Amino acid sequence: MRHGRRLPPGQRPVEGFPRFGTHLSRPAPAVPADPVIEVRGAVTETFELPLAALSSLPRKEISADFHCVAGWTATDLRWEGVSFATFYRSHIEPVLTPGTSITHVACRGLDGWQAVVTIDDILGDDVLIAQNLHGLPLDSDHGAPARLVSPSQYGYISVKHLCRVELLTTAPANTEGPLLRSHPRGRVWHEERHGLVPGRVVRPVYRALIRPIRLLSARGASPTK
Ligand SMILES: Nc1nc2c(c(=O)[nH]1)N[C@H]1C(S)=C(S)[C@@H](COP(=O)(O)O)O[C@H]1N2
Ligand SMILES: [Mo]
Repeated sequence: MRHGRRLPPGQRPVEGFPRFGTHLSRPAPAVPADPVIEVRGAVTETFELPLAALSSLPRKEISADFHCVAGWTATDLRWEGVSFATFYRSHIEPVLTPGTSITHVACRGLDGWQAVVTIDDILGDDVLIAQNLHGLPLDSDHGAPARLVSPSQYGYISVKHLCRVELLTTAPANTEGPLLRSHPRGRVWHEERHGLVPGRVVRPVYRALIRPIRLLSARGASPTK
């Protein structure tokens, strides 16, 4: 955090950048030798875009804080990669099924984690397909070989190990139960933590989850660190 800068409501700064996620203590998925992003849904044909193809697109760097919905914030992370909007305009828009209008994008990680993002949110200026963090290739704890990073939204949108992008023309049906239903937008400055309950009400419940999830996630962390 730059000195004096305020954090979004209900967030507290954390030391460093912990590994955190529903993977819990499971180790990160292996990085394929030739990683790809599968593009499917409302496109004329499903295809796999080699990650290497991103290197022909303009690079983008952002510095931002990273906010987990449970309430921790990792400050001043420097990500580098390709703007999601640039990737979308160059590789997806030209192959969309004619006459369709995209409303949401479902992003999936190699571990099965999935986030559904509205098209407006995912085309935001600060959304990246990140390949580097602080000048080094992403490690497996933080989403190798590439991850989505959307710093204006809670961390659950920032899918690690990104391997699939699905173009949707309607909002998908809810698969989460009412208890832990994530907010469909998750904007940090609006404190959109939960789909049904106001953000500040769920704060203490989510906060209680930080310690156990952190401990478990650290157990599955890369042994080289
Ligand atoms: N593939 C994958 N991406 C994921 C998760 C996950 O479990 N698997 N957890 C999400 C959550 S809840 C958070 S807060 C961030 C944590 O990112 P980090 O482990 O790099 O700190 O990743 C998000 N993206
Ligand atoms: Mo999170």
